[in-house]
Amino acid sequence: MSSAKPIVVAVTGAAGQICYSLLFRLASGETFGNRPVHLKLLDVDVPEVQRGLEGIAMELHDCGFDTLQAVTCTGSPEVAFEGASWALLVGAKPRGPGMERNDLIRDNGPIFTGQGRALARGAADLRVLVVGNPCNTNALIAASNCPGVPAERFTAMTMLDQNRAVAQLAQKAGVTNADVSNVAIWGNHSATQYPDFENALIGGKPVTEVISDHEWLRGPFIKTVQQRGAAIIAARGKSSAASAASAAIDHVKAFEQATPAGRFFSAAVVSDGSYGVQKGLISSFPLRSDGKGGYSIVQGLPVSDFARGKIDATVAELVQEREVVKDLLG
Ligand code: NAX
Repeated sequence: MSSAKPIVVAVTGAAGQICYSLLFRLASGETFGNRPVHLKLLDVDVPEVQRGLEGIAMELHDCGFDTLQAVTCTGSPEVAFEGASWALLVGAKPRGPGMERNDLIRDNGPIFTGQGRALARGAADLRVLVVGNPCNTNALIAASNCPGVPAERFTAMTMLDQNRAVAQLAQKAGVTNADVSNVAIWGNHSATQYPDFENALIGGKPVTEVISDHEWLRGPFIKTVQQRGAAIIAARGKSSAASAASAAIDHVKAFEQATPAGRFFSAAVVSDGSYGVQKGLISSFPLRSDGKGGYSIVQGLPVSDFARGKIDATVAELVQEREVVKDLLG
C-alpha cells in the first residue's frame, strides 16, 4: 500500500445493482491508477440496506486490491461526502410501472436537494457525477443547492449513450469500437437525446463517408441509441447495470485524464450558451479535459439543419424538466 494521501470517492445507491459492478472497478486501480482509494458507500438509512452495505464492504476487502485503503458505509450524506474528490450520485428511486417521467422527476428531485447541500463538505477539488435519473435535471438540482461548489463541477452521465452509439456504428461498419471516435451526445439522457453521427469518425474518416446507408444513420441508428435502455429492460427484465457502471468508470477517467489531441467525449455539463443551448441547463456536449481538473466544451463543430432540429428538441425537454422542479432549485 502506497503512503500517498487517498482519494476519497463517495458513491450513493451503493447497495443497488449498478454499484455492485461499479465499486470494484473504482477500488481496483483501474480508475485512479496506483493512488490509494477511500470508498464511502451511501445508501438509505434502513437497517437491512446498511447491513447489505457491510456485506459489499467485506467483498471489497476480500478482493485484496492493493489500492483500496478504506471503506466507510453510511446512511448519512454528510458523512459520505466529507472530503470527497469524486461524488458519484447513482442512488435514486426506479421508475415504477405506469409512472410518467414527470412523476419520476418529482419523486427523485428532493433526494438531490439534500445531497446537494451535503456536497458542500466535499474536498476543494470535488467533482460530481450524477447517474440517478433523470440525471441531467437531478444534477441541476444538486448544483443549485450547493452554492459553495462551482456549477461546472456537476456533471451527468451520457457516456453510456456514447458507448452505445459507438458500438452501433462499429457493428454497422464492420470495425471494432476502437476505430470509432468523436461521437457527441447532445442534450438530455433520455429518448430525446441526439447521438451525432455527422461529426463522428471511423478510422479518422467521417462516418457519413464510411457508412453509405444514410437512411440508417438518420433513422434506426438514432432510435436504437435513444431506446437502448428500454430494449435492455424488455430483454433482461432489469435496467442496464454493468454497462452503466462501465460508462461511469469511463466518465471519471475521461475527466481525470487529458483528452488525446483531436478527440472529444460526451457528458452533460452546465451550458455556457454554446451551440445555442440555454445557459444554465445541464446538457450533454462534446468535451475535452485538460487532465488537471479543467474541461471545455468543444467549439466550432458544424451543426446541420437536421442536427439543429434534434438538438433543439432535446434542449426543449430539459427546459420543460427544469420547469417541473423549479421549486427545488436553490
Ligand atoms: P437500484 O434500484 O438497483 O439501486 C438504487 C439504489 O439507490 C438502492 O440501493 C436504493 O436504496 C438507493 N437509494 C434510493 N434513494 C437513495 C438516497 N436518497 N440516498 C442514497 N441511496 C438511495 O438502481 P440501479 O439499477 O443501480 O440504478 C440507479 C440509477 O441509475 C437509477 O436512477 C437509474 O435510472 C439510473 N441509470 C442511469 C443511467 C445513465 O446513463 N445516466 C443508465 C443506467 C440507469 O438506468
